[in-house]
Amino acid sequence: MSTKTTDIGLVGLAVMGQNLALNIADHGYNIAVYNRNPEKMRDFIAQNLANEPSHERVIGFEDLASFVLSIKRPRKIVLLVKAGSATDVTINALLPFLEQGDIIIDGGNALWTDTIRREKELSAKGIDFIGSGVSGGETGARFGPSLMPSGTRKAWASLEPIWRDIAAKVDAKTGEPLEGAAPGKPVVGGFSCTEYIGPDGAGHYVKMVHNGIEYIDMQLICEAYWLMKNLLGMPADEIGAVFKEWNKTELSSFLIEITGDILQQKDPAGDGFLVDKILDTAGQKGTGQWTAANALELGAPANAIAAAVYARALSSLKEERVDASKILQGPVIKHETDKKAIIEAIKNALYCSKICAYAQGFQLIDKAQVAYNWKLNFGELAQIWRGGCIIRARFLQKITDAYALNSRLKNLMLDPYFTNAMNEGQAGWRKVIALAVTNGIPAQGFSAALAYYDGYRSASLPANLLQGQRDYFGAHTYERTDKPRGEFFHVDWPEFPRKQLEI
Ligand code: 2AM
Repeated sequence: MSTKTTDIGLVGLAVMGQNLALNIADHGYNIAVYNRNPEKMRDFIAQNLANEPSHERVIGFEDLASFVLSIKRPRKIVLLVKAGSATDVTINALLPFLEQGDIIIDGGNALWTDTIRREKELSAKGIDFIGSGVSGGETGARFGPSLMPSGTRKAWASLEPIWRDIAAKVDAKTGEPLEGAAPGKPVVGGFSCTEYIGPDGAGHYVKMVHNGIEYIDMQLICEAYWLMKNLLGMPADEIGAVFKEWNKTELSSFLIEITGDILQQKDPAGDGFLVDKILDTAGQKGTGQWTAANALELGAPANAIAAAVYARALSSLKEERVDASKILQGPVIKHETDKKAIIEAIKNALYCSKICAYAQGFQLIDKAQVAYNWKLNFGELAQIWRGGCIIRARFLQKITDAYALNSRLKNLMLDPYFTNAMNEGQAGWRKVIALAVTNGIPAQGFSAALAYYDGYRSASLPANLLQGQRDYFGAHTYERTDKPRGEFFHVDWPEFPRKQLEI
């Protein structure tokens, strides 16, 4: 057993935990690591000896008591265990060894309401709790993730130096990611992609919405690919080349970049391209679903985010779809010939829909901050997502700029830059959806986003009739266009259908 004191501890040595521990060690901190199954810890330490310059700073423990005792007070212990009950089990196992003022940091994908509960329970015992979203996958954890911490300001002040050190770095002015980190050689300087998000579960909430946006961002890219394939008959590598071109434009992002690579990947096990051999059923771990469900609860119109979750659900019905494809009819696809124009229109559809996706995400976060009495900084959120995380994209800088220009912006689409982008792209966007509908090609992400856009920009909607219906069968009352808001009216509708309903 080591007698070295450590600066921080980490529990949970799956890949995310291992990589975050190495990232922390690379920044000069001694880190104690523990795993429920000690074998995993031993393997991890043995592996490091060979490959990791900072391995001496990673110290493994087999029992929780010595693990905790090695850490300087106030202790900071990061959990990267499976979200849900495993987190509670781990916290309860740690508790007997902790002292007043120690801090537990949950870096898992926790449901924000669990984070709120855990923070309350722990603060009653004098233990601080930080729920921190961690985004960026394995590489992000290793070389710089985007970190979304929430809890008390006091606890954050204690964690902040380490979190700032290990987070992804972007150029402070342009927001361009500063890359080039390697084992033992982290990027130094620049804006660090972490900021205090707010109290209670705000950090995990924001991370959840980030994942919801990621769902729709990915879905939109898939629809762009599918339309190029089906409307234009383009092979995968040629579509990949289009994505690579798009990556040099306002669409530049991690997801666009990897899409270019994925589409050009040859099948290692046979002829042709790998993408054509990957089974078309999407998995999901649940954070997109949480986002859509919470949007429903809060009454936020996040239909594009929900559409992305539904699209995955529909894709998972592979056998049913194969059967249905032999029974249910659709039009015969007519290939378009003006390839250049259609590709440009698809790009418009992708960019406009993406703007809607972010508008919906921020609108949802805004609803939540009112419900939970948080005061979140939207411009900062976009900046935190600029580096490290899966949705990192050049256009996030435009979001930061938009909120710098107007911190009370009601909807992203109303910022002059985004208004202009929507106005310029909407004709192409409509054309693509019209072609998708005419040819029977599903494009639920593009379509949901357009319905949102058209709904949002409509001064009048048919909800007048809806209120009439509600008043008719339920006496729910309605307001009038010619009277002030807040005055409610009811009409004695004809008796006949009501009587029928009562039967
Ligand atoms: P394990 O290696 O012993 O399975 C991600 O799954 C991490 O969470 C792993 O480190 C895993 O530990 C840990 N984990 C999963 N379920 C757990 C539980 N019920 N209690 C404690 N740790 C758990």
